[in-house]
Amino acid sequence: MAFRMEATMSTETPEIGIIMGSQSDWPTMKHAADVLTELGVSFETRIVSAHRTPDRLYDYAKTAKDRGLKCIIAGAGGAAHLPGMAAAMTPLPVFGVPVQSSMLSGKDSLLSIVQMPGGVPVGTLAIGKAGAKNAGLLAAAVIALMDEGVAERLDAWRAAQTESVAEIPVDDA
Ligand code: RP5
Repeated sequence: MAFRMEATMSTETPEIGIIMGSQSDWPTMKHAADVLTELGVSFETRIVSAHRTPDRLYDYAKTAKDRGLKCIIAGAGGAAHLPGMAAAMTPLPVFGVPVQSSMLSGKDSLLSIVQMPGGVPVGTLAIGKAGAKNAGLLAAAVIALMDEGVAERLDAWRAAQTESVAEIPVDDA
């Protein structure tokens, strides 16, 4: 897509926290970061594993709201407990991204994230790149409710996307 928006990443307290269970999740989660950069929404990125760094997860989720974060995007694969555990410990909206696992192609991640018990919601996205991108767009839509500049840029992003769709398919597009 040709449309690019200059990022404004200099705010001290970011609005969005992007967390992931492992460095290996970053190629997927980067798509959430990329769309937030395009829309000029501030964010931070952290590796926070529910299983390997449970104390880090506790500290992150418990302090997220007081630090000024507005929403959390959490990506994990396999036994993907990170989004649900984060949601259990913060009142902020949590969007979960199932990372495509090597053994079960991400169906394990999806089912781990989506089947939350009633009362502890995680907004679960699609497996992989599309899910991460859409998590970024949803987080931006939350911020857009409070920030007219982000709302205008999100409208422009969506209009540019619509504009970019050709009516007639061609060979070698
Ligand atoms: C999960 O285990 C992570 O979210 C990652 O998707 C998966 C594999 O992690 P690594 O073994 O690649 O670190 O906790």
